[in-house]
Amino acid sequence: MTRLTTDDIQDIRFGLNAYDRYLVSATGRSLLGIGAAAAGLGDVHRFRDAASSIRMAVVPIGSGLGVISGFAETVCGILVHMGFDALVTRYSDVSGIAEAIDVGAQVILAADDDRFVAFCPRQGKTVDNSRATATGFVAGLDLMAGGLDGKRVLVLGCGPVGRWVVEALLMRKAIVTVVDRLAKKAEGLAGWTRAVFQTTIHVGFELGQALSTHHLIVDATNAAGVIHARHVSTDTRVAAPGMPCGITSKAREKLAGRILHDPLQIGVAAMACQAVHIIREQPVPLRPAVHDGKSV
Ligand code: 2YG
Repeated sequence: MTRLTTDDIQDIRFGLNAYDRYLVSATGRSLLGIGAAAAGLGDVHRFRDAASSIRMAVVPIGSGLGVISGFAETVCGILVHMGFDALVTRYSDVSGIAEAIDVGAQVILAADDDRFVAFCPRQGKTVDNSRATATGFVAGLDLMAGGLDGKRVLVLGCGPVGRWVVEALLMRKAIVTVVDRLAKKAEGLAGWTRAVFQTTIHVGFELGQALSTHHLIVDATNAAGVIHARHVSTDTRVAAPGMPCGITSKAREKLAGRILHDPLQIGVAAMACQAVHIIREQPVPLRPAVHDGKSV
């Protein structure tokens, strides 16, 4: 699990409109649209009204290696940009969770060193960032490629995100090949998909050969410099949820407009939309929000 740094995320909040314009040019959809596609939500415009009525709270968590300066604020900025009623709690940790409940948050987002989770306490459900990130980037690749049904897709990296990427691709009837520098992890993932989906995926053992025979690629590794310019053709499209980005700068120049990569945005968008899906599937009467014991 890659731990983000303040440097990775500090400019995100200020670049969201420009990023939306890029996403619309690359996929035809904005961050909200990609998040909604990842959550299987329908028409974004109808959904946008619902978004503003759902209060979300981001709680800084000081456990382990502690708070990442700007992390909670950046997550909140992404949610506000998408039209949600979002805030960062004044307090962190347990006090922050209590504050979130007191202000009537229906979704609470928090991350420690091991997991980043959106909690829907009233529905008793959670949304995990690794799985949401995978569904968000696969939804984006699907939009870039004009559909994935029957198409060959190469997945680099068989960690938590790579596993959920494979699940999302199989649900879109893609033909999947996985490569991992540890062959055992790739074979283990193939065994899992056979057992869980009764579907065979292909295991690639030679990275260069796999890259030169695929135009649709998901980089779910936490390694830099995996995809080089020589691997990129005019048909190549890459979705890269992995951090740091596995695509070299020359390859990114060649891919111009046919690449999705960000440290947090698409994953948070997918988390928020999946939380909305949970709430709309299982609406619970709103109880009056209270704060410091008084109704607000
Ligand atoms: O609340 C805080 O500020 C910290 N406890 C946040 C710690 C987050 C650690 N995890 C990561 O940096 C990433 N796994 C977050 C998700 C990246 C999405 N690709």
